[in-house]
Amino acid sequence: MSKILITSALPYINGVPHLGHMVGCLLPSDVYARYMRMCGHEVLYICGNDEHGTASEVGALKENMPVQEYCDKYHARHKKVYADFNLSFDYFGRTSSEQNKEITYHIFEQLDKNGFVAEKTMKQVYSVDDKMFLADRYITGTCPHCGYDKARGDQCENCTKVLEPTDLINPHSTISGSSNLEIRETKHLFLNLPKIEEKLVEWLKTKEAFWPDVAYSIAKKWVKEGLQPRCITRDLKWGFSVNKAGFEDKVFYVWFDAPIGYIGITKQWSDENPTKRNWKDWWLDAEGVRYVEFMGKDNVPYHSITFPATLLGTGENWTKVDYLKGMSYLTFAGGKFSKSEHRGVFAEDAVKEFPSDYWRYWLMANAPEASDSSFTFESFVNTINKDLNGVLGNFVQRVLKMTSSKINNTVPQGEELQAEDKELIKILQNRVNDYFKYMEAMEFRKAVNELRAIWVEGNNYISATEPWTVIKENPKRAETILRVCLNLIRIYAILSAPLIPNTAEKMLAKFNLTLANMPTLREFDVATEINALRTGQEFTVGEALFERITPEKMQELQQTYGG
Ligand code: B3M
Ligand code: ZN
Repeated sequence: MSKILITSALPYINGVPHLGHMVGCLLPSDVYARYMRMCGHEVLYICGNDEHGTASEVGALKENMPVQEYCDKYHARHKKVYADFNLSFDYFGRTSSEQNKEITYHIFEQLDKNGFVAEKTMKQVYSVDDKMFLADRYITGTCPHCGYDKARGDQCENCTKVLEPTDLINPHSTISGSSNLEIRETKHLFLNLPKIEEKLVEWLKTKEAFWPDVAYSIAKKWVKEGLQPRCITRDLKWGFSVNKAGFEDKVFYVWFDAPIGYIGITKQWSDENPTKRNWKDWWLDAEGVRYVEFMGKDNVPYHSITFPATLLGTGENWTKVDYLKGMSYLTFAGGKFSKSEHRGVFAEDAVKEFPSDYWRYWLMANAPEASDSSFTFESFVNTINKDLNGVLGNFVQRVLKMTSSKINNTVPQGEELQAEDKELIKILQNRVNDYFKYMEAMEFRKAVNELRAIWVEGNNYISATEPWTVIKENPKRAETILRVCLNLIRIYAILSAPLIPNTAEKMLAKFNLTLANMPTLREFDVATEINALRTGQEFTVGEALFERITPEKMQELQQTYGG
């Protein structure tokens, strides 16, 4: 057994998550955490809201409320919808917590003490009417290259050219629309990455064999292009005020304290039960911890370069990432999700329409791994009807009903397994091994494919063995077949649990069992598990696991959400 620390990138507090956010790191990390727990490992799974920065200030301004209140409101919404999606965080915290402040201050002091913090005066755009310095992306104007009139201060969306805010023609504040802008001098603190480079490169080399190619090549590219000092402070109010003389009126940049938030949130978790939990066992001089991070691919540079460099610069022994899973993007019918344009399914609505397992299953079966993927209702309805309802749901209901009507509501005794049963065991064991292999490797689409194939084997088996015919001539043989099938239901519940946990519990509940007392997946032996249910064990037929989605419902969904 090992200790596995799992983090999912911390969702920005402003706005509400849509399906793209769900599958962009939250859901895959949950499936992985559930799987690793079921393998018997000691897992700590951490997430929380990323709260600081201009985006929250602007969001609060729009809703006309104090930033703190705004963040409290959205934090509660995030927390609720992740619970509805059954995300099994050990703790869902906040980067604004006292604990995170304490650790951020400590890390900053160490960096400063070790000479990795530099000061620099720079020129920045100040909005007189907004009474604040504007982040580049909050300045809008006309692109000098293509004439697009909604270009942002950091980049023109139309011609993709990277810009400086001073390049814009007719610049104005995106927040208030005011064009009363001035260039003012302001002094900031920088993380001196070039000075940490040697340590960083040495550390990176130890990861080459273990990181996925994509993540490693992004990190290498950054180093190759030359590391620049990174500004870690901002002229804002909403954030941790900088703990250094002369900088008290500034706050740390959101990307400085956000990844430290993984540690701060772990301390929130630990402070809730300090006799049983110690955040340092996972983060500082921690032994035997394997740390796996999930994130969108655009977050990879922060997690492979700046965050590790920050930790290395302290000279202390912080846990650093062992494996990065960078996800691509999910589009909505090929386009963008947009709350204001009513395009796309947002997580809060999703769970009102269908049970979370429907979404979990489709999203993981179509996870944007090697490339982007696209959500359409057609694909969703098809998958739910075919895989969940048609394959898994149908098998379970058919077996329970048949046993109940032809024999009774208990697991029959039957007799010895025959060649075709043994063949099934062999096929399943191979598939199960592959399924585990893909889960370990975090190749989720392949894992779901394999799981589906495992379900299909059940249908194939019952079609080939025809217990409903056999029972007339050889009732003992039919009992054996149905006993095998009933055991398959239990096996399917266990194997499916990381993906569709509610359904797994429902399946086990038919036998009055729960996931809590199931064997670990580590030594999962199909030949043993196929005999796990005791003869005479009662079951209930109950409701079907899934409901078919009708064409009318699909049309209604398309009308409501677009796509
Ligand atoms: N909030 C960006 C994002 O959600 C950012 C991640 C922080 S992880 C420390 O894409
Ligand atoms: Zn342009």
